[in-house]
Amino acid sequence: MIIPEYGRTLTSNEWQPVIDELLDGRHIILSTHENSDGDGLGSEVALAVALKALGKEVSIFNPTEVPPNYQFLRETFDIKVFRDRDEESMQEIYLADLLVVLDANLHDRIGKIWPHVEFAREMSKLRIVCVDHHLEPEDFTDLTICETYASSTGELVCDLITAMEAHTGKVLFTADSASALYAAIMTDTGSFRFPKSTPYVYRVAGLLVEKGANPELVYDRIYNSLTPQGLKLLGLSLSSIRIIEEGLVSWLFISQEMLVQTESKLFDTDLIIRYLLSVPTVKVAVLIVEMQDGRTKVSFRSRGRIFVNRLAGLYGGGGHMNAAGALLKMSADKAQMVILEDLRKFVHEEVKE
Ligand SMILES: [Mn+2]
Repeated sequence: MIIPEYGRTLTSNEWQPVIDELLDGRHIILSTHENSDGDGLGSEVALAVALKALGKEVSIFNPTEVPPNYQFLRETFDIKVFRDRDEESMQEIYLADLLVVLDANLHDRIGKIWPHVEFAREMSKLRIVCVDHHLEPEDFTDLTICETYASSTGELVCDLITAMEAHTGKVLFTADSASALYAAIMTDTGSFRFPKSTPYVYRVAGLLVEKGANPELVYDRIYNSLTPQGLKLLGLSLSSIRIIEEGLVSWLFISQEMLVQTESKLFDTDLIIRYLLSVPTVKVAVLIVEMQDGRTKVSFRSRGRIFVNRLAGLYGGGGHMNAAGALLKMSADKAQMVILEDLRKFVHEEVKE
């Protein structure tokens, strides 16, 4: 497992073991975490394009559907959903000799795909490579590159493809794959605003634009994507936000009833969380969503050096310093009580200093 120090990028020498794995692979599957985001999806699509250009058999299989605002990425490379007992899904995974996990560093983040991966590893020695930037990677692969100070997996994949181009002498970017990586970096940096938007990130974005990435189109497709139903949910949500803990915390609970009343989907809630940090005193934002299956989804955002991934970790989740989440196997009522109690302790210990 390679975890570089702060502020440096990987050299082409350090990418070499990954390049070797990719070049050795013949039938390669790419995957990312459940409830995929722009970073995971954009990274997959760009890497798939590069591997295809190298003559590899490549498929992208994810544990969950592509959200509507990222569907445009499928015009560049098809992104399939892995389905249990589906012949194509099964065949692909058992034929593959390499799985590349992007933007996830825990085995259970690839959800229902994992048991099949485990089985395929026993049967056919499927190899696993992981490229990621989340905190606290788990050792479940043959090779993990986890650069926790990178802004995004997209930034790393851009470096990887650039190193592969140098190694193979082939052109491995297209204008569309550059757009996919631009989408990855843009979404994980909150449009180049988050603390990890280093000078290097802007250089990578510049390189991608040089290669034909279209920032205007990418932004429009991803962010101007509220459905009319989502817009109604936003209205209802804005009036339900509570500012608590002396202005330090914003708290929003979205019930099934709110989703049903506005005819909106779980996906629509993702676009709402950013409003929770729009009050300057707020240091921690909490969004709790009651899921249809009885579980409860919680997302945390923070401002400054506040490690909300520690909060998410209490419930078996994880993420980054300023953005993290978890899925709780309990009712929304129970989850709200549990989270509020932990949050008060957290605010007392880690926010008020
Ligand atoms: Mn990411």
